[in-house]
Amino acid sequence: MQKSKGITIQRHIIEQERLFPQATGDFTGLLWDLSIAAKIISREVNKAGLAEILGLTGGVNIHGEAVKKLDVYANERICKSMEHGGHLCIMASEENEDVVPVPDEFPKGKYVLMFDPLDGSSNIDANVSVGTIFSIYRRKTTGKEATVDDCLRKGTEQVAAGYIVYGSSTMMVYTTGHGVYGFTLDPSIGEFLLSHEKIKIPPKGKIYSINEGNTYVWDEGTRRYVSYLKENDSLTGRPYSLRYIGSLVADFHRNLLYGGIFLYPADYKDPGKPKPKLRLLYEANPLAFIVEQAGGMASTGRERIMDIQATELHQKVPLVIGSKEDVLTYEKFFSQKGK
Ligand code: P6P
Repeated sequence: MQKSKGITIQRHIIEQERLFPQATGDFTGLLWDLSIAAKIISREVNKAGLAEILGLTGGVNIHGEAVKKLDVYANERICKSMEHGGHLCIMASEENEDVVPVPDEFPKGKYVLMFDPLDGSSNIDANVSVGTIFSIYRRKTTGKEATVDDCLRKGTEQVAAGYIVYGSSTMMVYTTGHGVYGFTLDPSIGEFLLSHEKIKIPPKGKIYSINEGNTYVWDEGTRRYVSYLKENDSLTGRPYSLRYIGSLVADFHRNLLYGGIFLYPADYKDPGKPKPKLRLLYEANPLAFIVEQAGGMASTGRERIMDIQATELHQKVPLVIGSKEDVLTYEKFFSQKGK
């Protein structure tokens, strides 16, 4: 990790804004509001064990308020932090069935925010790292009100994407299409400070991340690929190491920095009806934008994640993401299936 030069995320966002001569500051304000929501969620995540806002408590806190599950809290926090700034015309959350409109009393902006407020939250009771994932698009409809059509997009239309990982430290990683930057929260001053400049994922890794408990429902290509990773290689000797936390943001973040491949293939229990798990709009697209900006790749096994035209808000896709050479090798195995 590079030594922080004391550059705050606010200063970095403003410097990034200078790359867009036509920038109006709207986008800067949006990213800034998001970083504030991240600090608030980080505070709650880090005291969850003490404040009894873990998992399914369903109890009441000392103020007699209904205790919310942490992911419900994070969802409401982001909506409340983002709706009044005047930067957004609509939002969509992995936690909400339908789109989240900006309330009438607030000004509307030209951006669309889509997010997974707290991915991996089922792990939080065990103090496992969790994360918030976000994507930002420009509005495309021209009517009076933004609609769901502003959310059903291709990943290539993203203007920014990022995640916050609440782990041993809280980090915010984002891209606006000009490289990937990481900021580490310094709780003593409440600022995100630049700690990782122009992150690049190694072209080939030695880590694979997959839930091997699902081996029995994988397609033949995935099964053969994972076996290949475990064979002893006469040249390189040690096979790949399996690292799987079961929290997408944490697994992705480690592989982004160290190199490696994360796979969540579809469930082929019913070969005629493959069932993917991860969501295109809230998980796959934002991480795909980041990994491509870092020199990596994100695929379903047969097509680029960011080329997929979303047709439903909660559409799911198989996700294979990480070091370019590893994803390309997987695609070869996946295409050969039963051969
Ligand atoms: P499994 C968490 O529930 C999540 O959505 C991702 O964060 C994680 O990568 C995946 O599901 C884990 O799924 O089936 O291996 O428990």
